[in-house]
Amino acid sequence: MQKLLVTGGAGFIGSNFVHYVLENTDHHVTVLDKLTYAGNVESLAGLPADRFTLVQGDICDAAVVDGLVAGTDVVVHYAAESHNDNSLHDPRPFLDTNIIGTYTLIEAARKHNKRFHHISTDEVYGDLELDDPERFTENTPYNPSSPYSSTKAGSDLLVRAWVRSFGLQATISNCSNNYGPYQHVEKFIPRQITNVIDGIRPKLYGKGENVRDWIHANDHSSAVLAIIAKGRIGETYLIGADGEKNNKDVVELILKHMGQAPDAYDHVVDRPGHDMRYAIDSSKLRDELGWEPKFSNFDAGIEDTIAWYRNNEDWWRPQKAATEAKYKEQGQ
Ligand code: NAD
Ligand code: TDX
Repeated sequence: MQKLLVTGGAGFIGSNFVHYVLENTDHHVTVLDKLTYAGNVESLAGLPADRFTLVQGDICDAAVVDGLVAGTDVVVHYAAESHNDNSLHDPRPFLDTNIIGTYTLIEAARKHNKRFHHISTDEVYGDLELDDPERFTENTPYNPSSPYSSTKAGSDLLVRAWVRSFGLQATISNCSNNYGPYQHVEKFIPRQITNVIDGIRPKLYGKGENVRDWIHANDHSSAVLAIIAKGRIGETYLIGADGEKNNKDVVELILKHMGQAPDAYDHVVDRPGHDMRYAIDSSKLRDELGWEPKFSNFDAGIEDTIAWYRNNEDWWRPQKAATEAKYKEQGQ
């Protein structure tokens, strides 16, 4: 049994990880989460009280962080401002949480000599052309496009520097786009599913040709557990499940499974600086750690995700109107 401190555990991927850990290991989990607009205690409802603790707090608060890091075996760092569109309108919280928050955590992990795993994104590598035969690898140069991805890139580089300069016992993973339950309705897939439920036509940025490399959140969780257990200190592992799809195809799939016409969507104003394509080569993770994704059927995964949003309206309904009002102001 290990004690895990999971930052951002009330968010989308963090909460899926907490459920996954409690179901598949005997670890104890403490979540540190500020409960911003993106955090939801309901995503952690019903977890076993003897194996799970929730602390509301800010990863930039050194006093709170120090005490929690001192009492854990492993820090798994998910907390972030995570939405590209928000970063284009108000970048400041991204600098605070993604840069200063990560700095605060690695200083505490260094002081108490704790194992640290940093969760990051493929967006740090910038984007690929649609016809580029190459995919991102651990050796691809950093080239982030947005305020969000540049702050994630900055946080990755801090972790790398703390490994080299101070011997921090850290690993990093950069994962592609996740889908599954508990994802905020501001994000692409839940936004379109809940739009259709509400009788609103899905909104596709620009032509919809942009490609994302989709992975189920549970596959991300199993990869992170494998890296914590067997990953080599100081290494970066890319996590992906060969799930490349363009946005238009994803919207059409959602419409099909929700009984709508394939063209029942609108094109809206494009995202400034919109990355064209992400694609992950996860050979290192598969060859070194023997990891394999289990959710290889995207069609079935989308059907399950639609069913989850249909069955859990109480979870997402409180966020929906304000999210759509914000998009409307931006013409999206
Ligand atoms: P999310 O926005 O759903 O959740 C973020 C969580 O962090 C929320 O619970 C929020 O309350 C918490 N948080 C924010 N600021 C905080 C602070 N200062 N102190 C403590 N808690 C704070 O994000 P997500 O989509 O679950 O992403 C989680 C992590 O995974 C992020 O680091 C993100 O960069 C990374 N990631 C996401 C994806 C994706 O597809 N969503 C893909 C690859 C990597
Ligand atoms: O309404 C929409 N219409 C649309 O066409 C929205 C919200 C998005 N899009 C497009 C933009 C992207 O090409 O869909 C794609 C996915 O958009 P997001 O869900 O905003 O994700 P993305 O910007 O790709 O970033 C996500 O994956 C990488 C996460 O939000 C990041 O945290 C993660 O690092």
